Formats: sequence, structure tokens, C-alpha cells
Amino acid sequence: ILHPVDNGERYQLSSPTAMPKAGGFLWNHKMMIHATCRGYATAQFMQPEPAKYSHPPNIEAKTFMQPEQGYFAHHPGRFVYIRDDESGQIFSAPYEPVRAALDNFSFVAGKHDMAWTAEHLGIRVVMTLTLPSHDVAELWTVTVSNLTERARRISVYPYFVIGYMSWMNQSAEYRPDLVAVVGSSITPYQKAADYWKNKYFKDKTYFLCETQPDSWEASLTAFEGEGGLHNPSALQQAELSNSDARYETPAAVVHGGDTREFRFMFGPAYDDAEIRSMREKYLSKAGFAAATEEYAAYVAEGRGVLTMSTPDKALDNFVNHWLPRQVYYHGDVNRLATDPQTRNYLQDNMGMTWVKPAVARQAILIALGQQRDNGAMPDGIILVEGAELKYINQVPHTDHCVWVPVAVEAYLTETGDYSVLDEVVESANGDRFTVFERVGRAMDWLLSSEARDERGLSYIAQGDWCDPMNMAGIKGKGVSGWLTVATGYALKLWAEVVEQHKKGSAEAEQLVEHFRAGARDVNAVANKYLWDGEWFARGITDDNVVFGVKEDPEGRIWLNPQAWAILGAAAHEPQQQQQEPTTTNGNGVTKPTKIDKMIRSVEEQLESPHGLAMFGPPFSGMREDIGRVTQKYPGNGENASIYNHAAIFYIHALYDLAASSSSSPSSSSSKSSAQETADRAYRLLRKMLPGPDESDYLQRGQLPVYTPNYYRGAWREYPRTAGLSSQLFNTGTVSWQYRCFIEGLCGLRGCREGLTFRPLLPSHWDRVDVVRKFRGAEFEVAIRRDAGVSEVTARLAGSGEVLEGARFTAPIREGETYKIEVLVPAAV
Ligand code: CEZ
Repeated sequence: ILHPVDNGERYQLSSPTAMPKAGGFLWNHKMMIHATCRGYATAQFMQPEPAKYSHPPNIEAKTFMQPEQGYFAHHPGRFVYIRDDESGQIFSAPYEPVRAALDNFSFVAGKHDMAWTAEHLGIRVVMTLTLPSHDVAELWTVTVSNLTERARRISVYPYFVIGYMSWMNQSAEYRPDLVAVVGSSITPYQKAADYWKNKYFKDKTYFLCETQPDSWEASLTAFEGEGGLHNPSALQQAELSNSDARYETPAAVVHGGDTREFRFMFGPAYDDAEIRSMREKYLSKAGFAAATEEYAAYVAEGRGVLTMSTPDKALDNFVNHWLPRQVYYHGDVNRLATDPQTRNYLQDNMGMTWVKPAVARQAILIALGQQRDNGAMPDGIILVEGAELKYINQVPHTDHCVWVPVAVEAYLTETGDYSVLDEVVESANGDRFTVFERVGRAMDWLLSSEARDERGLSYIAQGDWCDPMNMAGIKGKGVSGWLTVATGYALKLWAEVVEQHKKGSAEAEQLVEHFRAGARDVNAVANKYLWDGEWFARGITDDNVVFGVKEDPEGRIWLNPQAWAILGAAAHEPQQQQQEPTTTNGNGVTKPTKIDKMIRSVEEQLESPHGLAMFGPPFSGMREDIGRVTQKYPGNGENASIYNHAAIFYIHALYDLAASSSSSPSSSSSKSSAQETADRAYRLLRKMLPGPDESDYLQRGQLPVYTPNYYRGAWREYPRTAGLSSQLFNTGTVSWQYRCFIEGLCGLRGCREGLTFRPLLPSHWDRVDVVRKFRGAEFEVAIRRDAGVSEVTARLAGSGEVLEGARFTAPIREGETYKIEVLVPAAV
């Protein structure tokens, strides 16, 4: 029912019922549309806050994109009804609203287009959608063909949902001068000040036809009659009634009687002039063709830096085609928010490092320009003048500074552009500091008494990375175990950058020592107050109750503190600082380290066939000393789902761990444990992608064209729904996921001097071929297992010259292709 087509450029689903919510999305700078295989669509455009031009039938509360978005008959969608005029039989493409059993169906999600095919009654309807690159509009081509030999009389009725536009003012009519159904409205408001804000809103919705229709309906009620959308009364007449909507719910339905190719445009506009100009600009065969080509080129700009060829073709397809596209979407439009959460903004732009590094660089400057005078980062980054912090950004979170060095370090290692650190950034309050100074100030804030209690643990206030963990610190005392160890990681990363940047100077040495001492302190405190014997606790409440520990029947073990304790070294034994992963007792028997214990506990308690749960077991009801997270439905959202963002931190930590143990001075035990860690990381990384077995696709209900923010967890409690995708393609997961493939699995990580080679292949792989774009050049890397080497060996193909330390440090020439052979030891 589901397979890649066009060389992996598209995915095709051949049933409208097997995965009813499966869909795809397209976006440009100004809009986004998410459409399902059955024809429902949710579209938003920016003016500057997200707005709609295709509405549900009720007054809609504005909210962010919902997970597992529900659909119903009147949900916005794009449909084409077909009537066989001889028999009177009807069906609709792609499937809704009539839901006739089709003879043939397909939904094809492409990178810059989507297409639906429905066949019934000997008639084929093909609907394709693409977007222009710089305007808000949907470009639709509908091709209706007669599959029989006999001449047919057929009626074609596109029905595009305009829906309930406004309780203040709404109407619609057919406009012969524009050849369009036009809905008009006033966005509802109450404060006089909003009049001025809303004055230039695009409050019209147009449905433009390339050719004059025979008849139309602009009123939803007139179209539906008593039959309902399932069997609209208007389709019982030879012609539509040419209705209008006068403070009635608008609809756009037109009627033509032909088997041919139709073109339509659907979107919002300010006035008639804008509708007319959109028509002139796009609505013709040539106009569509040019826009399609331009949009394809726009999407292709996000192709990223990695093409891999591994034994797992489905995985290659995802990594080569779809993952960078999703990373690009995030960095390009910041989830269509004017005030992205600081944490999201920094991570989404970390991803841009591998797609459009100039954008990542700019984002670092923008974010730091909003740093507070005490070094703290705000809850959200304002991207449009006049925008306000909304929704979750009005809830105080304490973790935003952590993401600053994370994004900066990734940018530096990839680009080598250390000049960004010397940029002077002036903030709104008028202070001027370089990027280098600002990151240091953010680190100092994390270490300050504003951020840490008398024990040295990091306050949580009303949330950290976990938004709905809003009550553990509501009285101002509770602390976050995750943020404590994450602070350790942030400091460690920043100390490394400082060391690289200001090599050798006494001032630098002092600073490095300052941040390292901070990290040591944080890690010591974490071990003292949060280590529960097998893993790190999630936090300590206002009333001094440690949670996320063995004694907890629910929320017993959380992934984030473990992942970041590995990254930040809180979990490392003193011996491990010398890179020795296991210790032996007096009798020579290896005893498990903290990391061994944590990994084992995570595996036993959090791993399921669909990936890693963010914690377990799920909460079955409110814990007032933890908060809203415990009220989400068990296995959904942050309440113990397979929350991919949390899972990818852990996978990243495993790759980091495997890389450091594989490069340790040839101890075979550390080598075998590095291989085990790499195997574990790969297994978890693979589980993040639906398929390739059909049963897995059906269970997840999602096409492998993006990574969702979660899959349902609670697989012990609710196995029927476990694994189901949220269908939400906004997620901080993807920048880390891309990074795990580039730097972890393929081991092609930048450093100040150049590119390092440290592949971490799963043990059942013998070879991988990679094309890696890096600093303007292309590295063709052939990775092979070779029993003859005991450590990773990189050499120039051709000359055979061995690269010292498996690093390419010669000057990299833009446009050049370098061929490298990387030999990795046989799996142990
Ligand atoms: O939003 C994400 C945030 O965008 O949740 C993550 C957080 O790190 C991201 O920054 C983990 O909490 O308020 C809620 O309950 C929402 O569920 C958000 O927490 C969540 C949604 O997935 C956004 O769609």
C-alpha cells in the first residue's frame, strides 16, 4: 500500500482508509499547507500572525498546530465531486466527503507537490497541488478523464472549503469579472487598537477558475441542502443554483461538464486588485509550469549536505531526500511563529547549519540581540516588529541559555567560521557585547544564584525543556535534574569553544578553567543530590521531593537527565575521564559503571518497538507537585509518548559516547563497548522512521516523509494505539536527527582545522558510501570494514596517503571534490 516512487522523490499510498490521517505538507516563506490522503487540508499564512483562509464551520479558537488533528465532514479540505450525468451516480475525489469505494486510489507526497488520484465509474480524477515560492496561494490542476470507450456525460464540481469566516461579517459571491468565487469577511476583534492592526488583513478568500464555469454555489447551505456533504442536494439538479452567501457560511463550488484539465487557484487576498493580479501572474498552463519549476528549485535549496548509500535503502531515502527538507522547513519559517520559543529557534537554526549556514549565523545574532542585561535569554525570540510573546512563551522557563552554546558550537564545527564570535551585538537595552562575550554571559547566568539554589541545582520555575512540567517549581524552589546536568553540558561545550578560539592566551586559559570548574561543580552536585543508584532523577519539587526515581510508580525514569548526563559527563566515573568505560573490582570482575546502569535501565524501562519513551511509566492522573504533563493522556505528548526530541538527545549522547570510546587508546574492551553503543544508537535511530514493514506503517499511520514530534507510547497499557504518529511535523528532533546521521553514523564531523572521519556503523554493515558537502567542497567517502586495521584509518584515494588522526586538515578548496577511503576495524 505504500512505496517510494520517482526514485524516492515521492511516496505513494494506495488506500484512503488504511492510514486515514496520513498526509504531507508544503510551505513557502509565507504559508504552509498540511493535506491528508483523504482530502482534508489545514493551511495557514502569516499576516504576520498565522491566519486562515479556509475555515472550519464553527468559531475557531486560535491555537498552535494540534497533534493527531481530528477531521470531520466539514473540516477544511479540497474536493472534487463527479457526477455521471446518465446514471446520476456520484463520487468525490480524493475520497472525502462521499467516501465511495474507489476502484483505484493513490496519494503521492512529493517534496514540492502532492497528488491524489481517484478512479470510479470509469472516470479518473487526478488532483495535483503545488505552491508558488513567494505568494500565498494554492495552485491546483484537476484532470478528469474518461476511462471507458464510450462517450460520457460527466459533471465536475470542485468544492473548496471557505467555511465560517467570521461572526462579524462574512459573505461570498461569484464574480464574473474575476472568474472566481470570492468570500469576504472581517476578522473578528473587539479592541479598537486591533482595528489598526487588522486593517490590511487579507480577509477575502478566492477560488479562481481558469475558465468560466457553467454554474456555481457560494453558499454552503445551498450546496448541501438536505443531502449533506455526503450527498449534496445541489448535485441532484442539472445545474447549480448560482447562490450567494449573505452573512451565511461561504463555500466555493463550481460546475463544469468536461473531461479535461482544469486549473484553479485558492488563497487569501486583501482586495479585488490582488485577486486579479494573482490570476494574471499564475493562472495559465505556462504560469503554473513556471511557478512549479521555481517552487521545486526553492525546495531543492534545502537539500542539505549528505547523500548516503547504505545497506538500508529506505533509510537512505529518508536521509537523502526528506530529513534535510524537514530541517529546512523549520529553519526557513520557524514553525510559522513570530515569537518562536528560544529553545526551538536555536535548535531549528542549529539544523540550518547543515542546510543554509548563513541563516544559522544570522539566527545566533538575532537571538543574542534579545539577551537580557543579566545574561538570561528570554522565553521567545521576537521575529517581527510588534509581535508579542504568546501561549507557552508567557510561562517562565529556565533552560533557554543552555541552547546558546549548543547552536553556536554546531555552527562553528561545521563552518569553521570563528569570526562570528567577534561580532558585536547590541541588544534592545543598549548594551553591546561580542557573541563570544554574550555566550559567556549566558553561561554565567546559568551558574548564578538566580538560576541555581543554595545546593547548586538549577531552578525549574514553570518549565524547562519540558513545557508542561509547570508545577514542580511553581513556588520558586523546585529544581530540574535535567537542567542541572544540561548546564554541565553547556559549560563543557562552551569551554571547548573558548579553548579553540583563543588558543594559548592566558586570558583564555582562565576562562576555560572558569567554565570547566563550573561544569565540575554542577556535575558533582548532580551526583550528590540526583543519582538514585541506577539513574539520575528528573528533579526535586518545591517541597523537596525527589522525583523520577525508583520509588515512583509513575514517572519513575526519565530519558533527558540520562542523555544529558552522558553528554555533560555528570555520568562519567572519575576513571572514565581517562576514557575507560568499565572498571574492575579487586577480583578482576568488571562492575557496571553509572553509564552502564543508566543505559540498561533505559533499555529495560523505556524501549518499545516504536522507539524510546520520554519517561515511564506514564502518569495516570494529576500530580500537583509536577504539573500539567501528568494530565496529558497516558502515552500522548509529553506524558510518556515516544517523544522523538527526547529520544534523539539520547541517541546523540550514545554516538558521542561511542565516538569517545572508539578513539580511546586501543583497549579492546572500550572498542567492543563502542561498537555496542553504536549498535544501540543505530537501532533507536532506525525506530524513529516508520516502516519499512507494512505492519509498522499501518501501526504508525504516517508516511516516511517526515519525523513526527511523537509516536504514542504506553505500549504496555495501550498496545492498540502505541506507535501511532502525532502527524505533527514541527519538532526539534530533526536538526539533531540529521546531525546524528552526519556526525554520528557516518562520523563526518567538522573541527576547527577541517573534517574528521569516525564512522560508527552498526555491526551488521560492512560498507557505506557517502557524499558529504563540507565548507564548499565535496567529500566522496568510501567507508569499508577492514579486518586489517585496528583503528579508524582515513586515506586519500589514489595516492593512499594516510590522514593523521583520521582528519583532513589541508586547506579545503571550494568546488573541489576529495575522494577519501575510510577503513574501520571489523566489528567486535
Ligand atoms: O511543544 C514543544 C515545544 O515546542 O514541547 C517540547 C518543548 O521542548 C518544545 O520547545 C517539550 O515540552 O504546551 C504543551 O503542552 C505542548 O504540548 C508543547 O509542550 C509542545 C507541543 O508539542 C507543540 O506542538
